[in-house]
Amino acid sequence: MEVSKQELEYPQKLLSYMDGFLISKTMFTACELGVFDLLLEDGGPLSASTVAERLGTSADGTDRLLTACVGLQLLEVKEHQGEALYSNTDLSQIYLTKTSPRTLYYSVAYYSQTIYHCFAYLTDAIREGKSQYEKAFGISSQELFEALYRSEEEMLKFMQLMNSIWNICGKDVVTAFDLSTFTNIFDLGGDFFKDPIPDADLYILARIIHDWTEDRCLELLTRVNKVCKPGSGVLLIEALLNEDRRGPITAQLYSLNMLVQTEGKERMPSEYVSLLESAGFKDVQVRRTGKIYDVILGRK
Ligand code: ASE
Repeated sequence: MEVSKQELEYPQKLLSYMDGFLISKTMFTACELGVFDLLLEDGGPLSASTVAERLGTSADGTDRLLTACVGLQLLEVKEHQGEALYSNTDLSQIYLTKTSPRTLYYSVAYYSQTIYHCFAYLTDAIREGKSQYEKAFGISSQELFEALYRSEEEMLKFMQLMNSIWNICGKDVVTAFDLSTFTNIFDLGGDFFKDPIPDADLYILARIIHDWTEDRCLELLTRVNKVCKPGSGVLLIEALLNEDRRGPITAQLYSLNMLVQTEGKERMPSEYVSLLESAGFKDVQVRRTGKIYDVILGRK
């Protein structure tokens, strides 16, 4: 792809990529400090000094944070008798307040408190080709999820992250296939390599397969296949790479996240088809939703 002469003179795109994490962290901070929650609860627009007082933060820091949020279109400002008053935009009110039914607050919190720290070691992850979770958090463990679930609090944070994305992508994912023939559906969680798997017509594995190596994926899918009756199915929900792995960029970036945090990766449709077929499933179908998460259905 040719880069325009203008871009070579002044590399806008590179500059915006450099600033990318400044933007992320500014949004994370406003969320975590409760700026959007305060503006929702209070109802009326508030001055920076009132926000600072209510949050117990510095006047100057708060003023700069709110100003930057206006620049990011996460807040609106209007002048009232010479004072700047801030309120939520529709977008931040719907997605960044804790109590909203469509909230992404818990995704933001996990990005800020976990993924951000793991990505500090992305260079090492690429050099070594393995997870940096231990380096980032000082937690050594044989099993990945022993670390991710190291306390009740950490487990809850992870679960809230895993849940919150369905506020956005859930509907497309569950309607990608006609699942009306499956009456008894089981969403696989817990210690699924060890625990007995209950009887069901359809097993959902949402963002499970991407955490594991081929061997472990096959082990798990074979375990599921064993308890399936003929006609029963398995539904994988994952961020699919294109078949040439040249996109989508979200799946490519998530695959880097799987490298820094887990022993897995994001895969192409053909890789999921082949895993499912090797585990004994057939009639495997793939549906893209156009959003982050796509769907793969296999039957016994
Ligand atoms: C996992 C999913 C996630 C394990 C660790 C994880 C996510 C973040 N960390 O199964 C959610 C997906 N988001 C990204 C950025 O990969």
